[in-house]
Amino acid sequence: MDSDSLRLIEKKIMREEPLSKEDGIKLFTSKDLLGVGELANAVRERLHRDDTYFVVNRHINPTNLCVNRCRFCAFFRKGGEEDAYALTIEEILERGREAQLQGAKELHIVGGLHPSWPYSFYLDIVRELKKAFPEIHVKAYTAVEIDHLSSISGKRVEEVLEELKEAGLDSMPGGGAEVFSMRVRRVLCPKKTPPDRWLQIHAAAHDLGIPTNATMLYGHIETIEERVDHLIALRELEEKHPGFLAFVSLAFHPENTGIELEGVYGTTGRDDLVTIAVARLIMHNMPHIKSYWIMLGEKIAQTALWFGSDDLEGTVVDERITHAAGATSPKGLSKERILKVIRDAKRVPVERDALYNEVKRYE
Ligand code: V47
Repeated sequence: MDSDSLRLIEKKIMREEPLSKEDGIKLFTSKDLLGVGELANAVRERLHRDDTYFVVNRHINPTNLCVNRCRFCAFFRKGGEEDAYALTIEEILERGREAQLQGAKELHIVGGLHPSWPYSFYLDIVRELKKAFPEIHVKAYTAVEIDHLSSISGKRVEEVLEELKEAGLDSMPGGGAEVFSMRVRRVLCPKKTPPDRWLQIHAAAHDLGIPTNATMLYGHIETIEERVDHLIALRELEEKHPGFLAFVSLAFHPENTGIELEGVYGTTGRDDLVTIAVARLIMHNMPHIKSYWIMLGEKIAQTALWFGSDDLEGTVVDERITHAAGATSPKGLSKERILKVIRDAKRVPVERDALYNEVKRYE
């Protein structure tokens, strides 16, 4: 991209005008990574100054059994394998107790679509966690799980969401969006909740007062144009049904997946940084942009704090989805380590709760 194009885009950004699809493609394909990063950083600093958020949290994956069997996923098991598992409520509560002892403010609960768990079990997980740990925020179930619950219960999505909310659900994570391109999905995840349904479920959650996150899985077989379409679709949803808290770009990890052998190698540092920067620039109405250190590695996640990101996600403790696919990052980080990463980036660490209320500022 020549510097004139970058200046034109900069003018739009300064006027807080939404960028076009062409702008997005130009930014993604620009040779001027630092120029794009500088623009994204200006937006990040306008919204959050030097503040860099993180949450003490714990990820819990209740089961790896899944009927969807997406080709990009190394986490799912069909059943009968040695490492197939399905936790009991007591085992889930045990993990909740560990999280409570560590001062967690949030439980992040996402699992496979279990072939035989009834609808009531998913409600029980939320209800029992809330009963045992009323002070901890329960962020649970992707739109794909909500869709599954609607189909096994015969209830409308709105009803499922209302019942989950009643049981103690506080917010929803952003997984399962992948890339909103039917071309990609026909190849990678034909059985998965389609894009319009994913968007409809998040809109319904927002309308019911359940905040959610959004994601995009990139670095597999999608095109730049498909990425830009995805980001614009999220921006438009937020315009019509506000309720997103944060966007998380998910860097594809190919090991042990169905597409490992087809010349897909995973993302590069430039791609990770430009994706975060363009996400920040296209979705001017997205409150927060996470750099998910689990998938990016600590160093790129830290650098991304100067490319549009204002949030390092959390301590996580026991990540399984990316580690099944060859992630080399640790499965969790201590609070002290996260503080060091943010301070060394010359930013100000702000411990937050799940809704981005300040818990403690580390000046
Ligand atoms: O939905 C699956 C993706 C997601 C692979 O909302 C893979 O705060 C990379 O959504 N390589 C789960 N990614 C993770 C997720 C998430 C994580 C952290 C915070 C939040 C949030 C959400 O991981 C899945 C899928 O899109 N995924 N397989 C893989 N091989």
